[in-house]
Amino acid sequence: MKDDVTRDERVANLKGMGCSRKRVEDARFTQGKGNYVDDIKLDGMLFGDFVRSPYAHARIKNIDASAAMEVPGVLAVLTAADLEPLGLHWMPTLAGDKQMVLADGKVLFQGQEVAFVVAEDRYAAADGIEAVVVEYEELPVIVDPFEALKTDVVLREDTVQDGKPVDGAHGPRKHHNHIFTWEAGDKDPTEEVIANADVVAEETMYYHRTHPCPLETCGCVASMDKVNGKLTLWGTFQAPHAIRTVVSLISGIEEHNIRVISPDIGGGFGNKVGAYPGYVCSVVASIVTAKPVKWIEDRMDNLMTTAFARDYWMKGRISATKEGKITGLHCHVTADHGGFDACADPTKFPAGFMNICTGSYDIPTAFLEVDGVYTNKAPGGVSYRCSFRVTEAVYFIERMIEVLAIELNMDAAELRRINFIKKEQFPYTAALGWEYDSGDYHTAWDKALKTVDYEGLRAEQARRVEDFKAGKTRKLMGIGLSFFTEIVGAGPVKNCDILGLGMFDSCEIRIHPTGSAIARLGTISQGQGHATTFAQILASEIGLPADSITIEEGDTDTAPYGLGTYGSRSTPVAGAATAMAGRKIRAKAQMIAAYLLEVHDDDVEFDVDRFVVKGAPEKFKTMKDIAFAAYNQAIPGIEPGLEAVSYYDPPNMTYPFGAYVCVMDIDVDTGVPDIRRFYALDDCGTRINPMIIEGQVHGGLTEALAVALGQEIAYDDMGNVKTGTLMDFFLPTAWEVPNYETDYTVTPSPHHPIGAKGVGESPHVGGVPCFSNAVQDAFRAFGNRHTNMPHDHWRIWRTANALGLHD
Ligand code: MCN
Ligand code: CUM
Repeated sequence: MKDDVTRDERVANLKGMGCSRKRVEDARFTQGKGNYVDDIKLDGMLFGDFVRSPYAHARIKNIDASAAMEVPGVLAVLTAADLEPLGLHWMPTLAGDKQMVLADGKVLFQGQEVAFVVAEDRYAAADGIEAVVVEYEELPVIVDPFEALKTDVVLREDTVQDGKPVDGAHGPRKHHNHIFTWEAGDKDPTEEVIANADVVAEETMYYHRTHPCPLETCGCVASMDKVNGKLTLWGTFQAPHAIRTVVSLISGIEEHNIRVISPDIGGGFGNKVGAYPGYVCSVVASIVTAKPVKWIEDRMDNLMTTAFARDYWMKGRISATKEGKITGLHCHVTADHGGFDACADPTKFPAGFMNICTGSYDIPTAFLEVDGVYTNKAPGGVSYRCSFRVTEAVYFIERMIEVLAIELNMDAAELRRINFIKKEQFPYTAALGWEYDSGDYHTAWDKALKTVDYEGLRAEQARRVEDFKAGKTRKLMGIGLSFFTEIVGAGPVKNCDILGLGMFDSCEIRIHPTGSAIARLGTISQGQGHATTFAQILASEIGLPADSITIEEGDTDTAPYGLGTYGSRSTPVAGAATAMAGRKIRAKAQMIAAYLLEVHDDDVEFDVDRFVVKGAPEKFKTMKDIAFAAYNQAIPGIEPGLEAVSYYDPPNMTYPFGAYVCVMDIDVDTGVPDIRRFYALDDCGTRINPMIIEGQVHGGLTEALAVALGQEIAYDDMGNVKTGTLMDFFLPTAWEVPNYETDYTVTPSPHHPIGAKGVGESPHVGGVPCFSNAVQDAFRAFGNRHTNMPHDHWRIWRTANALGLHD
């Protein structure tokens, strides 16, 4: 670089923090150079696929694979009986439960894996599947979690001993189909406050079952090299290191002999955190056949069997003074986990971070109870931009606030404002236990309401109601509000682990002699743009251009151990590790610079891309000079090379927040909502790449629209999945998606080295209640209090009908 460039130009040249640097990965993705699991093709590779149960609950009387073995190209058919001698017919789940790998005596949900057919190609495997004859004996199907807790029907034989329920992973069971009870807060004081309150609002709401439906389904390629004793496993893993440890623990293969690689991933959204039977079967099949084995789900497999989201029945009571000051909150959840408890939560949190359900409000007394229940549905529950159930928690409180506003006959924006935790109260300890690190809710709320001209909108809405009543229009106007507080960045090792693995994260940096670098992290991008943003953090920390820094993730042979990408934890945890490792590099660079400049270490200071002698800015060494010196000078007392590694255990979570407003016009006769405006203000602390943040917000809002307005995994009474294809499962397209207005405030996290908080899940967490509140608000003037999502056209029409608006 020329010396005559200005300081501003030097800053710009780094493309560091705060720069809307274009995504470096997109050159590959947009030109067909992505490398996804299904792109992996190995010599002699076989294909495995599942025989799946058509029944939701049935005993398996017999499996006859003889005809399948006659199908040309079919090499093997694995059943539970084959896996049992290896102890692999069941596998541990991330929630402390266990799950059948292949049906062991019975099936518990439609689509459950019954047998694994291994063939020379995908088509032969499909023919083989058709030829496997399974004899089922149908059993009574339980799809309703409330019924599950009453029935004599035992879904899981392992929950009962001598006719009594045995303890589960999280304590005693109340019933044989009950998984756990989880409580937070103070029961009796909450009851007392509610009993003595001026006003109490009660509501029951169902957050329906849905599915993240990533563009790329789940899959893997397992390759066992028997000569070297090495197993390589490529897969769509959001947590490759954890998968390696789990594979080692359950297979007995030593961990150094297992290499897990997450190549490019076409969207994860939590769908790819857990371990699936397909992984285990592919590994076993590769060991048995001594050939690489690929398994890739089709769309129906993905929608019907892998990690779903929500299915929470939430019953709430919220109390307040006449003036609207909230005094207490009670929440009871009946959580439908399906046939196995396969939630991907930190061990101590069987209902995730549902205990953030006091939201952004200063609620002095609260109590939460969650009952987890088995039913005949697919397992999962923690996915889809959920931040470990913060989506459920925020939906709950943001609906309760609206219902309380109705009860108080008060404006819902004002009700929020008078209950927000105040700026000076941070760090704030909530009644349900969390310590919120920072926030400035009033500033964000005022900015949002002012930008959308909230008062003007309410006046317009009132006129519209009059016009409707006068027969001048058939359209109602809904103003959806939501204010959310997220909790992301799991997390402190002291209270967050998955399968005993503490949830720290890591970064390892190597600076090359010419002043370029590679940094490897324990996380793995699935579309979030880590290769772009983590290089920006480093650029600002170490003064080398982001364009000269390669970011690599997802290969356990090269990356430092980390817990992966979910729960919007990459920036809060691995991003912090990156900054800390960068600072170690800078500390060594300072010593090298001082030596080169022939001054004491304390007499040089860092300035953008160089160390300068204090008071003599013309005397400096650039980071590029220093990198070279690290490899070519013998410096007394300093080792050659310039590398650093950081394993970062965050002291707390980070607490991003946001203020959203949606304006919607609803045609009462067709039930069609037209989104006129959507405004989203996000505060994720220090912003690394504003363009990427905006992209995250657009994506999360679109998924929020999907969930709130139509998407669901619906079952009939027989446990048949009614929405198992994209013909029935709503995926929004450009047609349904409005123009989003994004905005921000910046309240840095006080404990994060660069003040950044996560953002990936925020727009979904805040977006769902905002869309839902808009629909419900449109009908408030006509007596609507609460209706359940998804608000598809038919359900909106029915709401209008029930309120007599078609009369
Ligand atoms: N970022 C930033 N400044 C901040 C915070 C974040 O520039 N203050 C940038 C980050 O550097 C990163 C992106 O925004 O490039 C998201 O960061 P973060 O909030 O830390 O979330 P993660 O990287 O951990 O991603 C996980 C999160 C989750 S849990 C789901 S679910 C989800 C989401 O990301 N899945 C996604 N967004 C997704 N986006 C895509 N394209 N694909 C998915 O599967
Ligand atoms: Cu909850 S979905 Mo994300 O944590 O991968």
